[in-house]
Amino acid sequence: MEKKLFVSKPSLPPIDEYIEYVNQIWANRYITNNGPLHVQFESMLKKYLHADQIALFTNGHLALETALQVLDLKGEVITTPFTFASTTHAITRNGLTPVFCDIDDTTFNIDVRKIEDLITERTSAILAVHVFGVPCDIESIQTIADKYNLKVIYDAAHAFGVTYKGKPISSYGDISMFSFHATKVFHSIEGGALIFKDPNLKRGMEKLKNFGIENEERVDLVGFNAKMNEFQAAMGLLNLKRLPESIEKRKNASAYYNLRLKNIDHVKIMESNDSITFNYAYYPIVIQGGPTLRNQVHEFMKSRNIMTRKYFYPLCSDFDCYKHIKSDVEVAKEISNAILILPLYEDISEEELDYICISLEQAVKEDFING
Ligand code: T4K
Repeated sequence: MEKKLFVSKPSLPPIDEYIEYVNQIWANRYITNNGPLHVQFESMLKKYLHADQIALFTNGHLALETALQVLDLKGEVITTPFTFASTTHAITRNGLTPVFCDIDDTTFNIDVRKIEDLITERTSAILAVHVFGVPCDIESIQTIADKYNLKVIYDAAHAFGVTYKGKPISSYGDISMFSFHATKVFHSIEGGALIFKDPNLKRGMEKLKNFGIENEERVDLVGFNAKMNEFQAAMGLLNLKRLPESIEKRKNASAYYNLRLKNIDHVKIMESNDSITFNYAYYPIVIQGGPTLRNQVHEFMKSRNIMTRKYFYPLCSDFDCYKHIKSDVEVAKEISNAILILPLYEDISEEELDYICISLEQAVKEDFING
C-alpha cells in the first residue's frame, strides 16, 4: 500500500459544521478563558458522563498533574510502569515518588494482588491506568484504598466512552482524568478533563489552571496555564455528537481483526469482558515468541507502510529518569517486549484491514521467521 497506515487517525466532523462554530467565535471575539463554547462543552460532557463535578483542561497531562496537586498528596504513589510517560511524570512533577507495581498479563492493568506489598507509611495514593480503555479491577483497588486510607486517581486517558457495570468509567475513584488528544477515540484537538465527586476540589482546580488567580486583585496559589480554548471546545462539541457512530465503526473494525487474527500462531488478541461497554480505542496484540520476533514483526509491517506502535515500550520504570527507582515488574517487562498496536481508527477501510491482516500473517509465518 502506498500511503502509510498510522496507528491512529483523528476523527474529524464535517468541515462546514466546524466553520459554523468558527464563525461564532469570530462574532463573539471570545477565544479562550472560559468562553461560551467552553461553558457549553463542559455542561454537555457533565451530562454525558453523569458527572457530579468536571473541570476542563488544555490537555490530559496537565489535568492529571492538577488532580494530584489538589489532593495534596505526600510521599509515595503506587502506579503502573506500563503506561505513557505522562502518568509517571505527573507524579514526579508533583514532588512525589512513583512506586512501580507489576501488571496483570491479561488486562495489562496494575496487578491488584501486588499492591499491598508496596504500601508503606509514606504511601498516599494509587494512580492506576485503564490501559487501552480496559477498566482496572476497580472494586479491589477501592477495597485496598479504604483499608489504608489512600486516594485513588484513575488515568482514564484511553477510556472515554467506556462504562463499567452500567456506569461511566469516571464514576469510580476520587478523580478520573480523560485525555481529549487528537489520537483518542474522542478528542478536542488537544484537551483533557477531570471528573470527580467532591465539590470542594473544583475551585482549586480552576485556580491552578489559571495561574492561581482568586480574583482580579488576589493570587494565592502558584498556578500555571492549562485552560482549554474555544477552538478546542468547538471540536469537542462536534465530536461528542458523533461519538456513538465513531465507536460503532471502531467496534466493527475490531470485530474484523478478531475474526482474522484469533487463530494465528504467535499472535494473541485481547479477551472480551461482558461487564464493560468498550470504546475500541486501540487494537493491541501480543506477539508470542520473544522480543526479537516482536521487533521483526514491527519492522516488517513498517516495510509495508503499516506503522504499528510499541505502546508501551520501554516501560516507564526503564526510562533514564526513573531507572534509579527499584522495581519488580517482570510481567510488565514481558508484555512490554511483546506488545504491538495495530492501526485502528473510525474510517479504516476493509481493504486496509485486510492488507494489515495479510501482512501480519506473513510476518509470523514459520518459514519467514526462520529466514
Ligand atoms: N496518560 C496516558 C495513559 C496517555 O496515553 C496519555 C497520552 C496521557 C496520559 C496524556 O494525555 P495528553 O496530555 O496527550 O492529552 C500519542 C498521543 O500524543 C498521546 O496523547 C497518547 N497518550 C499516546 C499514547 O499517543 P505519540 O508520541 O505516540 O504520538 P504521535 O504523534 O506519534 O501520534 C501517533 C500516530 O497518530 C502518528 O504516528 C500519526 C497519527 N496522527 C497523530 C496526530 C497527532 C495523525 O494521523 N494525526 C495527528 O494529528 O503519543
